[in-house]
Amino acid sequence: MAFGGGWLQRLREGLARTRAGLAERVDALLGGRIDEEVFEGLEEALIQADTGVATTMRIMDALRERVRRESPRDASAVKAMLQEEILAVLKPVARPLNVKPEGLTAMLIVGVNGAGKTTSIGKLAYRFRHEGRRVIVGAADTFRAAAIEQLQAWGERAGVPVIAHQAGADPAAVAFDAAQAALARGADILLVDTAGRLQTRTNLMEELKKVHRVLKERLGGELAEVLLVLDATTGQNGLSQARLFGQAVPLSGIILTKLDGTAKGGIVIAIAGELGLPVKLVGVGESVDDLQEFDPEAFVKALFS
Ligand SMILES: Nc1nc2c(ncn2[C@@H]2O[C@H](COP(=O)(O)OP(=O)(O)OP(=O)(O)O)[C@@H](O)[C@H]2O)c(=O)[nH]1
Ligand SMILES: [Mg+2]
Repeated sequence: MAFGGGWLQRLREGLARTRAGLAERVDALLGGRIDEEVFEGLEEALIQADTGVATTMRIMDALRERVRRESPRDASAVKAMLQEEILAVLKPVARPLNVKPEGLTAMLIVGVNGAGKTTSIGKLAYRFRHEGRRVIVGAADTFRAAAIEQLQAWGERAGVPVIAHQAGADPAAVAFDAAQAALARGADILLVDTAGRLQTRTNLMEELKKVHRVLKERLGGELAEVLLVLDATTGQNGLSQARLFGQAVPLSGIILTKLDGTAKGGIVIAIAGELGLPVKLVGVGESVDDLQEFDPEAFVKALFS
């Protein structure tokens, strides 16, 4: 997936509130002499942007050490070092979506209620379709009729078939049929939507395990992606979501939505520092183009300038 110039602009706009909280504060702090008070201020700014205590400490320790060792001449050099240390945390988790060159690529999308699962699937379906791939979507969120209709609307928009049952049907049965259809029709991409569920609801997590198991069995192997959708505005709870969903199904990565309109965009850094799970896509809005692959360099740039 290529980045247009428009995406960088939207990323920048989306991160405006985080930038206001973080970068502007950093600039103000670095206006004078670099002393311990400045480091404490930076630490606070990072934590307030939701970077998480552990990851913030890691970044600040590295920064303090570098400032001691390299005695930077001015504030802009310190700012550059801070950006480099953040990049060092982000880079290892930036990984593209695993799209197989041949055969069927199956992706299961999971997450809590309202995180942005269905919307992300719609955007992905649209994108893949426009790249010329044959896409099939499975509506394994059978919890509400409206959820199925929402996915069908995206299917129409993207021009891709949606495999659905009635509301209240067994989600695993839908997943099975969707896998079956994808194989029978020689699809390139299968995207399976699931109902939102709290990570602490054991019975719902069991249901999710079953959906995953059925898909795996029908497809004859592990899925290309099991993606957890995290809403950036839920902050540190996202870390708990990742841990508990990860106990139920083998997560391969994260889609981080709603980075726009939050001052808590530092959550990406916390996720990278504390979970080590690949961040595959970030969302900064509701339109089709607002979901893109995570590019750490672009992210840090958008965060600071
Ligand atoms: N601002 C913004 N809104 C988003 C983004 N991604 C999704 N949304 C909105 O978030 C709301 C919920 O999205 P859904 O895709 O329905 O979420 P879901 O996870 O499928 O929800 P459930 O199926 O109810 O669990 C919708 O209004 C989306 O338009 C994003 O990156 N930015
Ligand atoms: Mg949904």
